[in-house]
Amino acid sequence: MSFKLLRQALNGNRPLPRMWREHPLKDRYDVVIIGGGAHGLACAYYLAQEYGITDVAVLEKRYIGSGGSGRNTTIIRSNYLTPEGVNFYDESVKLYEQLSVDLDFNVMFSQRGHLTLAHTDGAVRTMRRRAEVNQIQGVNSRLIWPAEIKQLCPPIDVSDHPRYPILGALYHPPGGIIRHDAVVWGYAHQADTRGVHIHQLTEVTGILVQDGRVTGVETTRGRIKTGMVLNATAGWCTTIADMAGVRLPVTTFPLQACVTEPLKPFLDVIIVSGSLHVYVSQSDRGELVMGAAVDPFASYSMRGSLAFTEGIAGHMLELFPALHHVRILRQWAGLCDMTPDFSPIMGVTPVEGFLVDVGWGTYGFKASPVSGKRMAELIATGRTPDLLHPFRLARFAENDLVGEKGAASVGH
Ligand code: PYC
Repeated sequence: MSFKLLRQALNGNRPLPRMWREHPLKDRYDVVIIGGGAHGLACAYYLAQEYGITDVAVLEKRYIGSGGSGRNTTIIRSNYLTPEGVNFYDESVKLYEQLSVDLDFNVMFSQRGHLTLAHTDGAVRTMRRRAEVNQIQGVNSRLIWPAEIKQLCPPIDVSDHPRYPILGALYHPPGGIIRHDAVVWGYAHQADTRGVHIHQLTEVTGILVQDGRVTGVETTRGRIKTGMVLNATAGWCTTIADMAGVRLPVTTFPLQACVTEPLKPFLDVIIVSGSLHVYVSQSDRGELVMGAAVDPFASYSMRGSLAFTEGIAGHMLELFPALHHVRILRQWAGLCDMTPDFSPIMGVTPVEGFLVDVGWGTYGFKASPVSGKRMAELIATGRTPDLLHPFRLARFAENDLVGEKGAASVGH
């Protein structure tokens, strides 16, 4: 990487080559991936890299990374509640650990430790259970008490002054933050290099199904014939699935986030409080990146609200009273496709050739590498990988849910 930088410096002001190219839209592809976020692009990359499948189109209605991939608060972790969830997200953390090398692009993964605070006896019990499930699956998490929390995070208030004093925390050392745009760009670049076509400003308007199997998609730029379509959208996963006649048990809610003005480095762990509805980390630029609960109504709105900023400011000050002078710089929202058990839906559907990688709720970005890799395996081999089996669409009809609400950082 440093050699590349040196070469660029010696090259003077000549522009860097483009990270991905534009191509004419072909009228046929082996695989069409709907959604140019980290999930869709990762799947395209692994299809090409691991299986040599390169006749792939990624269709994005706006620009790549403009949905959830560019709107999340970049937290990566695997401290979930169910063995299925822990194993799945653990593979994602491991893939993230080697992603800068795999993509030859610095994604700035900073494994600084993740603390989920408990403010009630019930929450302490849940953290204990998560710690034990994590440890049994080989994931590094443990329950810690206020003195150690203070050691790990000196500015936090562990006194009994707040309305909800801190009683303990689930400490997950491998948890970290990452440069989310870099993940999107890195996957896009490497997929493009291997021959994948990335089509931005290309919206899917219909899915063609004949005799129970997919035959193509209609887009704002014309029709594409294909026998394999992956719905890797967030926010619009139900509207896309409806086009194929597949109903998903998903409701979409906005989730807001914001950043403060930059501060000198003072917070080098990630702090989450599900009870106070706040999670916060400090970015490399010094900004505090913060989020709260999903908005209390289903909607496709991506606007910020004053109620959110007021709420998050109050909750942050309970944890970090010294921040009372800090100003919020900007706020935004993304869309979360919530399922009944707070786990995603991945795999086949009743329509042959129409696959889904959807229903990510508030967990999507952290799963991008593993879902991309395992969905690519399913597309290439026709077999559902063991890791994906628990998350199949059929689990709702079979009453075999994977309840992950207790692992949410975000209030609901
Ligand atoms: O699950 O860690 C999480 C998370 C943080 C923000 C949204 N989801």
